[in-house]
Amino acid sequence: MLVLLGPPGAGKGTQAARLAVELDVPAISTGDIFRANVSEGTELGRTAQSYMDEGEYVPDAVTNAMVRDRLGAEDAAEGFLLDGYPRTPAQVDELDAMLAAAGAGLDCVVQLTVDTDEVVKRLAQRAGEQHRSDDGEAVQRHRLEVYEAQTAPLVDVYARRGLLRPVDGMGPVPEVTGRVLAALGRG
Ligand code: B4P
Repeated sequence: MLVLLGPPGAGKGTQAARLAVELDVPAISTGDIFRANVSEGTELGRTAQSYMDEGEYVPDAVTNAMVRDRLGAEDAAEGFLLDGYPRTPAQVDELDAMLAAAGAGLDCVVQLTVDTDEVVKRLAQRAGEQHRSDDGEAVQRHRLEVYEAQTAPLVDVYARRGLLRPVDGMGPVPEVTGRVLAALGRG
């Protein structure tokens, strides 16, 4: 069980897709699940969209219920990689409870570190390519503030547990994947 942590644009989604293949586990991205619900026009999608468009986190109760549901699926029974969850202390507690109930535990938390200038550059590029509603300049700035306030403190939480593996997220995508695998002892 692996968690990918890092600011918006750190490359969590990019690396999760590659690591899922390398490690043969499902990559579970809360952002992707929210976006799929938005495009399908579900009740969850309508709730999530209003927060995502403002660069805010979707409330913990909504996110936790969605993840609990997803982790109950058959393909997650043998292991999984979480991309973008947990993002708040309440989500850390919920994940702990879900794993404890399953008699499991986290193997490690990979923290992708990327300079703020590089994050801003990547998000601007993605804005041009993918037209995501949360990639506008003002929303991006707010998302970085929300990350610093709510998610950056999780780095210390997992470091204290001895689970944190900081990985340099700068440079070409395959090189970053290689560094993550090396940090997992799979290089
Ligand atoms: P996410 O979908 O998790 O999006 P992200 O943080 O912006 O992106 P990520 O780090 O995955 O970057 P990517 O690989 O795309 O979250 C979106 C929103 O959903 C949140 O703001 C929130 O509202 C909501 N949400 C999600 N999870 C939640 C939770 N747990 N609780 C509450 N709300 C939640 O990379 C970015 C760009 O950089 C791409 O264009 C990519 O091609 C490029 N790139 C990647 N690696 C690169 C590299 N090495 N070099 C150059 N470019 C690179």
